Amino acid sequence: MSIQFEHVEPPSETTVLVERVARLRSSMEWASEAIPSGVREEVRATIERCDQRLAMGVDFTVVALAGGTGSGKSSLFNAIVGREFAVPGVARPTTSHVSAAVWGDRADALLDWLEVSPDRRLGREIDQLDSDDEATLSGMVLLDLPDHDSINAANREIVDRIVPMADLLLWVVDPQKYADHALHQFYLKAASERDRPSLVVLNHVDRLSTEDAWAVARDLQRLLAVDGMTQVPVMPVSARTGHGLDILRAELAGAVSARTVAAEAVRSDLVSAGRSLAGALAKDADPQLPDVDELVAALARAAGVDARADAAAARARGAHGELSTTWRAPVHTVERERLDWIDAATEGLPVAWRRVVSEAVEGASDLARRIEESLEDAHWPTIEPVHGWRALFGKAAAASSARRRTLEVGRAAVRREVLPAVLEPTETIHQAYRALDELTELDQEGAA
Ligand SMILES: Nc1nc2c(ncn2[C@@H]2O[C@H](COP(=O)(O)OP(=O)(O)OP(=O)(O)O)[C@@H](O)[C@H]2O)c(=O)[nH]1
Ligand SMILES: [Mg+2]
Repeated sequence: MSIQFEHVEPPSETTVLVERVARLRSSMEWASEAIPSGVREEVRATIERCDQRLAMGVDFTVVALAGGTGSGKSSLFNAIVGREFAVPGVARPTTSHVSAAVWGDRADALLDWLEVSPDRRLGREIDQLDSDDEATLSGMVLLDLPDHDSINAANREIVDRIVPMADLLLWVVDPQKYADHALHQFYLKAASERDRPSLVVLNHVDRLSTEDAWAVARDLQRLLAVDGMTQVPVMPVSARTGHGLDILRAELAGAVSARTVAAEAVRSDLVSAGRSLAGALAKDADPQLPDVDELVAALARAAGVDARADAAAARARGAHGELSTTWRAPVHTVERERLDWIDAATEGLPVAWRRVVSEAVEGASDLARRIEESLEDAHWPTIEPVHGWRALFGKAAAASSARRRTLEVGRAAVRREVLPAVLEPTETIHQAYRALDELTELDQEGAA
């Protein structure tokens, strides 16, 4: 007989990301109270965006053309597409609606999510991708955005909405405005801090001498380094003459064919959420579950189980009197045990987590009532006094057995309530803590 092993593919990067996002979503449901509200909103928005982006699949790569007014985004869009689709022009109107070109399969769901209106979508279906050059861009969704420095607030809103949704940002810079403060301060710096995959082109180079074009490109490169973008090369291009477009297309083809840009963009989104979260978590804390047996024993004792066990032992020895059948777990004692548990379970965590665990764990009066009811319903062992010759030798053994059996039944009854009311909620919060903590370490994982 031979044993056949089924071949299981290792989980893809996307599967790992999808699972991570799902874990984070439920963690935020449980633990959001422990996260300061500003960070909480940011983390929630990131989780939502990543979840939606992953649901669209990572086979498409969304490339957005971003930059100042007149830098040539629409012209470059047309030059890459090879058709006059986006409307360029110094003469107004400038771009105020997003245009999209899709290479390969239709990407309707993705374009709906990006809110690109149906009449602004240009499909480049595979059989229309005439040249090899075009086919290498299969899977690319190219977006022409309005200008980020628009006097029109609606345009800026569109840019600010789409930029975080794009997988790859293609920054288009104009030689006259390449040092623009807003571009660097609000966009390039942020993109760099968030590790957003980016490319930078210096457009309009046909208007410069080769020498000047290189001088500007070098200076722009220096400014990008100040923004933190040390790995991003500046590509000099001209949307008008087509200069440098072959190199740009090759860069885009490389990014698109790697099929990992979207996953990378999601990952970088999560990393930056992790950085914001770090302050709400304790460095290197590893919350541990306290000993549940100890808690059960203490609560059982508080409710009178040990007293009944002693009475049962006495009865086995021949003492008279009925064993009590009413149970009372004093709320203040239950509360003390409960607080000791919460303290131990949140040792080393920021104080807000203590509150979260405390809210998740059942309150003392409900817990006391549950314990009492469970003890009332328990099947207690029958204890009869030992008589006759056996009494001579067996009293001690019978008493200890009666004691042991009573404790077992009583503690099992208490445990039945403690598991769902105390232990499981604590475990859930610990898991939420760990999933969030994992996010803060995603950064190092990437560097490793
Ligand atoms: N000489 C030259 N002119 C260019 C180049 N690229 C664009 N232009 C011109 O610059 C002007 C603005 O170009 P657009 O493509 O509309 O610029 P845009 O970035 O889309 O502008 P907004 O939509 O307002 O943000 C147009 O007149 C283009 O013809 C280039 O590489 N060289
Ligand atoms: Mg435009």
